[in-house]
Amino acid sequence: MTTPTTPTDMITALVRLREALQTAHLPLDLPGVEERRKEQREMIDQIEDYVLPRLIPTDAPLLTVVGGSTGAGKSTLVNSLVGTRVTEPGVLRPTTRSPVLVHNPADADWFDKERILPDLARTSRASGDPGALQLVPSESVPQGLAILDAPDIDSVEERNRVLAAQLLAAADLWLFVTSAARYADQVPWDFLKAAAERSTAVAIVLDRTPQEAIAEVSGHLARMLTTRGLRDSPLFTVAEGKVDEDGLLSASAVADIRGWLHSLAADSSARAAVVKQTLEGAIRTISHHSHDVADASAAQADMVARLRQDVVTAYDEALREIDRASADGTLLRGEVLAR
Ligand SMILES: Nc1nc2c(ncn2[C@@H]2O[C@H](COP(=O)(O)OP(=O)(O)OP(=O)(O)O)[C@@H](O)[C@H]2O)c(=O)[nH]1
Ligand SMILES: [Mg+2]
Repeated sequence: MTTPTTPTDMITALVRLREALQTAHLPLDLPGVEERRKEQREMIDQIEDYVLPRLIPTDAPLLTVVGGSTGAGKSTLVNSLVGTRVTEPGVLRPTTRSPVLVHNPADADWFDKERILPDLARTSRASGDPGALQLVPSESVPQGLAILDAPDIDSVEERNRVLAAQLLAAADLWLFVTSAARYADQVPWDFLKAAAERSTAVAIVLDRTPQEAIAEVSGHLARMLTTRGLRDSPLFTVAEGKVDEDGLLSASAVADIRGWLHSLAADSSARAAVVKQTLEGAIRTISHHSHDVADASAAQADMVARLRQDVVTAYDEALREIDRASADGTLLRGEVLAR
């Protein structure tokens, strides 16, 4: 493929890459093929859900996806940022199964099915349907910003995990929520590592941390972020506080995060920089990983040729054996003697 020089060239190249990925079949269970199939599926989704819609030059709102472990407090955080209960928090793990996207009413058109995440049905009501995306217009979210409450990345529910990964791959910005109890878990770090490799824009929220432990835990988490390539990601802390009868934290507990998101929403060049960082990282990663799928596809073709050759060789050998046995009479002699 030649290097695309204009946005139209880039879109054409990516549409062709998507077609090539869709037609690359990996039916044989060769070593490592599961990982390649997963990569292939994720790349097709990300091209359709995010990269192609984002490449059409627009001033679309910044899609911020709130992701992280089950029970980290994602839904509570989204409600507290918006200031009303727009998504259900809960004590059962996992709680959120269907994504909820909160946006300013003026930005409603950006989130119809034709634009992003085309395979999720739009709904205006809460549901537990992982195939539906609930849209909530709210004046509390500034124009230019949308916040999506995603299912968890690590519960026993596989559908949650797959959907959460798909939603994060469609985000301009991750608001990645972890807690004092969970911040060193493996699964979140696998996601953060992937974000660092793709240079996805990420802000981290250390949630549900006892006041007296904030300094120590956030210091440790900051060091972990630095050594894992996320030195530039903003780190916010939210102390474990009381929630009110609607399940909301106090406005002051989330004021820093809210202020930061609102200032991004208000600054179109800062927003464009976030989109550019995430979009370019996604395209770069897709173009690297598509080589893995191409190699896997070539390995499958080689294996098919080898298996076919094995069959031909075995057949030829058997035929030769029959020829030999019938020519010197051994094939029939035993039979005749027996009779
Ligand atoms: N006291 C207190 N409770 C919290 C806080 N954050 C979350 N909770 C409670 O913890 C439970 C889980 O919170 P959720 O917001 O549902 O967590 P989640 O990350 O959305 O969980 P999943 O949807 O399962 O991924 C709920 O009962 C919340 O009320 C907090 O900062 N303080
Ligand atoms: Mg939730």
